[in-house]
Amino acid sequence: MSGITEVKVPDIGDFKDVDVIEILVKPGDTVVKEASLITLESDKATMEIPSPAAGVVKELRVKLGDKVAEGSMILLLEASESEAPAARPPESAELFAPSAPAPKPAAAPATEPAAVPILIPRPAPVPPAPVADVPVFKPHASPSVRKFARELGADLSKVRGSGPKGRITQEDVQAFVKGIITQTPAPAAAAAAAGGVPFNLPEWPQVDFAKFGPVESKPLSRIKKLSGANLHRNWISIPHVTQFDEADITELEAFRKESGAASEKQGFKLTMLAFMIKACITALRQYPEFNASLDRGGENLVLKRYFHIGVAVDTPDGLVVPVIRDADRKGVYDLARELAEMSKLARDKKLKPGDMQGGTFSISSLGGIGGTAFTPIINAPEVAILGVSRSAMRPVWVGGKDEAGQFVPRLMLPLSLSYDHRVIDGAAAARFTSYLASVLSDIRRSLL
Ligand code: CAO
Repeated sequence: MSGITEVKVPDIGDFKDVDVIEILVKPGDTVVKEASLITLESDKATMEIPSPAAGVVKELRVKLGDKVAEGSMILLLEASESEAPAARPPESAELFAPSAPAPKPAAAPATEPAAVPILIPRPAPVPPAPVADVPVFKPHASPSVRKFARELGADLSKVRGSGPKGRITQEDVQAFVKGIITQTPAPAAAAAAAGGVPFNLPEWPQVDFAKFGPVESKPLSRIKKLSGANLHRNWISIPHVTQFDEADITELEAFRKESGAASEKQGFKLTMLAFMIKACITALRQYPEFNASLDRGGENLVLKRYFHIGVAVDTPDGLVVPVIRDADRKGVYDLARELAEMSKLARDKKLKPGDMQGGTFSISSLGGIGGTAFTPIINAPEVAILGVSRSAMRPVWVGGKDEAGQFVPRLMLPLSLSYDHRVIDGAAAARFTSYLASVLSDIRRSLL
């Protein structure tokens, strides 16, 4: 007998407002009994909801991002002739609960249970952990990803998840397997592939913060999630070193102030950053390996004959890095105007993906905010990034090493250059920042 069945979220314990994070079928799809239909995610775990019967999906009643609870409608299913819908909903109470597993036969098979939603990271019924706040970690992956890993023989406990809440995605499994079989790993995976396993780190502490005091959960912005994943990849796969230096910008600041009136009239500020870009290009021409990228095999340096400078912009939703193209062909006023336009576009969320691509070197300036130094993370596939902190008047010894010298007040600008040590040696980095400081001290050098 065939007929339309309303497929609803089964008993998922006390959980309400659980996010729908994946929709695994679409109208017209033929599904077998127990095929996964959607994935739900609470703040503790993910689970897939299986089809109670074989049939054809007629209509979806949920969309990504919906919040559901027990009884919420998922879809309409036209059951196959041969198969009637399951007579009762799956027994799935406490599926999201981190402890107190529902009673199950003692010798449950190791394979995933059929016909019930599957709790992914739930601790197995093992003896109590020695520390109550650190439950046993299980790889956090959907059944389809587990199946994929099984087919490839990948040990999920060694795969690091890049998905929400550390969930392991199919791409993570692929990258893991690729890391093992590739003799010469790509630069981004080089560190991760060392020793054939990405990392041998202790499990991430899973703490129920609410046990210690009131908490509030705030979702990360889309920009934070995207930039966070990239920053993490860059941080773990590039051997960073940061070279600190300072530039005497006393004269440059006086020149900037003198020249600022013209730009103010046109509605933009002539900030120090525009001069920084100009000075960086002079230094990049002198030291071309800073305006370069490693090729995929990590064996050749690709030196770029163009100068597209990325500038980190702080927005309410997170950090973005628009790129000023062909900055070497632009004057300081043009750079200042473009900087102002770019940062406005960034803060108004109007940058296009192309505006953030193709950079050859980046500058991250916290000078307008404060601080004396920081260690910026390289924006891969670039090999260096300059951090700029707040300039300050300092006593500087001028006039030689003997008593003829004296302390004079000078405006000093702190520089923090992070570089990829696979490409750049420490001596080269020290030469780069010294040269950059000399250009900033006497901007006429950028004309030479
Ligand atoms: N030292 C002292 N003062 C500085 C300075 C410095 N190095 N750099 C800028 N300032 C001053 C400016 O002159 C300006 O002063 P007035 O208001 O008196 O004119 C003020 O600080 C604000 O400058 P600004 O931030 O508007 O302009 P900017 O050109 O220096 O920077 C931008 C533009 C978009 C880079 C900046 O606004 C920004 O978003 N910075 C944050 C970047 C960031 O988050 N980086 C961290 C990334 S982690 O790697």
